[in-house]
Amino acid sequence: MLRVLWLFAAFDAVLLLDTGMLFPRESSSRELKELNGLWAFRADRSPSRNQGFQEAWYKSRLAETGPVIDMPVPASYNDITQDPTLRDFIGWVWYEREVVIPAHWIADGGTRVVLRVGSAHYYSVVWVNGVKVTEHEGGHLPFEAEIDSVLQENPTVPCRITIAVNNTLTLQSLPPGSIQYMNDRTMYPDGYFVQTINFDFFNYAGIHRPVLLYTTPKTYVDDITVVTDFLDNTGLVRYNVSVRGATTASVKVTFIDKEGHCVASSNEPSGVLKVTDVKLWWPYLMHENPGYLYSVEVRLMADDKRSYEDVYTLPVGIRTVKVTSTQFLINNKPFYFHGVNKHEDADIRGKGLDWPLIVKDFNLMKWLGANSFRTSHYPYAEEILQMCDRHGIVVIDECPGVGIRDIRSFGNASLAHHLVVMDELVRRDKNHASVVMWSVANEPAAEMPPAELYFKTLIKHTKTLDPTRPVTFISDSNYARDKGAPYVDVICVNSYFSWYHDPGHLEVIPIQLNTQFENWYKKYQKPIIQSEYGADAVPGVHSDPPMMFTEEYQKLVLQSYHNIFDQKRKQYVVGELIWNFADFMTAQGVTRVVGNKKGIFTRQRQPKAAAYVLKERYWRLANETGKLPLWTKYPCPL
Ligand code: BDP
Repeated sequence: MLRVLWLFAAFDAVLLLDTGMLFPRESSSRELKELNGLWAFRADRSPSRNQGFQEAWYKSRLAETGPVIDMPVPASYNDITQDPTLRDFIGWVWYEREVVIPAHWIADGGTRVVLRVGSAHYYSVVWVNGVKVTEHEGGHLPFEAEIDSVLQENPTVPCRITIAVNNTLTLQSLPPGSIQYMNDRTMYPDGYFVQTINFDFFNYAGIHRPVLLYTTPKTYVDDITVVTDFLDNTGLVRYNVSVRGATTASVKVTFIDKEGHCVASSNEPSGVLKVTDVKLWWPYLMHENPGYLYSVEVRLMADDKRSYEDVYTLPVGIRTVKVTSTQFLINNKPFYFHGVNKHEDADIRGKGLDWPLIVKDFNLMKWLGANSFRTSHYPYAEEILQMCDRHGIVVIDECPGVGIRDIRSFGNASLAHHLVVMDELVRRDKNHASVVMWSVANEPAAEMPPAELYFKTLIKHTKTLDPTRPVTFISDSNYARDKGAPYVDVICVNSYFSWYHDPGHLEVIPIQLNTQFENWYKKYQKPIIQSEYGADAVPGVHSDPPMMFTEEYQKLVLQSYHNIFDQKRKQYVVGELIWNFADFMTAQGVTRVVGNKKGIFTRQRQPKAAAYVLKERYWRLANETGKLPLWTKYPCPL
């Protein structure tokens, strides 16, 4: 009973947002039309960057108001052409695409047609047939608009979708940035400006994730929330279905196992389903059958009987997450993160969603024996989290709170936006079994006076949104910047000993790392994850004795860290995440050789020497702490 009460309490708090953001899925009541492919594109190169709005480019076909080029969607636009001014462009770019709407979507007036953008970076305005339907601030998260009323106004013409996207970052955006105008006319041309950022990845821009149209009946399942627990052999699934478009509706909820059998059902819009002989969701390498997913099918019929039935099916993994002062527990068993930090980043497509890349990265993570990753430094595509659910890869889900280093980015406007972003993130990702912790920021200048209240508010808000998952914020090793630490559940620390501090001095790693762990643990008595560590290695560059930037040096940095991890993981260190899974693009600068080279794989996903060190270690850790799947054989399957 206590368990059930806990589930109820946890659950009520999750419902602060007023509309859902379910991933679009086809069903007997829902159709989908993907708008990926080539769009017409033009950057607004006018000095004010405002010509498109002044001339209302959304009112007619983009090709009628100026030259257009082909632009693939999804993709960042930066690396698609040979034009350096487009790669480094700052301001509004315009995308347009026409689509034929199936007649039956508009004919009977019983269908809701929704336009959904998986993500566009950074600020977007969307028009359909010249009518503004929505705008959205922030990359990395989806937004949508109902467009059936616009379509009905002119059902015979093709539907023209125009999306203007602006990559300008401000002191209040997330991540923050600022525009610097260079006014010295002896040094810079008239009107010259640059974007300044305090984060270490290229500010790729454009429409990064799929754009699509989907339909629902007018009465529809707007959101589903599930919170899971178990007692002995019984799974407990607290669910809530929220309905829109009718005041009363009948609901049928069916819980289905992987083989398609109904294992529990209910006719209530909310409640607790009991699943006997539950198959829990386990992380990769912790169990022989990781990533077990049930599905919950929701069928909805508006009571007026005039509306159509709506059907939505959501995959659900049953698992629990808890934190003690020394452990991170999944299903009440100690879980040790042996994983990676990633970026959404690749040649040509930048941050555009790319299935071959996604599947390749999962194959590499499994090859490596990685059981987890952090979505450094922003929310990744939902498609990636679905892969994590299915493969049992554990996720620390990070919001785009990176590079908050200017005191003006700690004001009320910044905080208000940061809270909205957390709302959007939790709303989108709350039902993923793979997501075990929220990260509200990476390495902010937390020593600044307003930071403590800022992070206290942010972390408390996140816990109210989702009391079922721990919350963290990622600190750098500068101990003065620990102001968020009193409020988090797990301490996450990044450090770059023998790299940014004492460069070239591998011998200082053991003592400095030991001091780092002891300090943080003594002060906070919370489990610690080494959330970043690493060194750049230019692939193919070698030296013995090792020197910075060689593959040998990168290997030795890792090994020196590992020795200390092995001592501390017996005490309170609960994870290690290498920086970084693969090389990635950054802004140009004197410390970056065509991007950040701390990858253990190259940007083209080929292993450096360090990858083999990590692979050997991760499989050994899996062997010690988990239960290797039957199909594997230590040290590794390949
Ligand atoms: C860390 C940052 C990460 C950087 C890394 C580096 O969190 O974004 O890429 O340093 O400099 O402090 O390689």
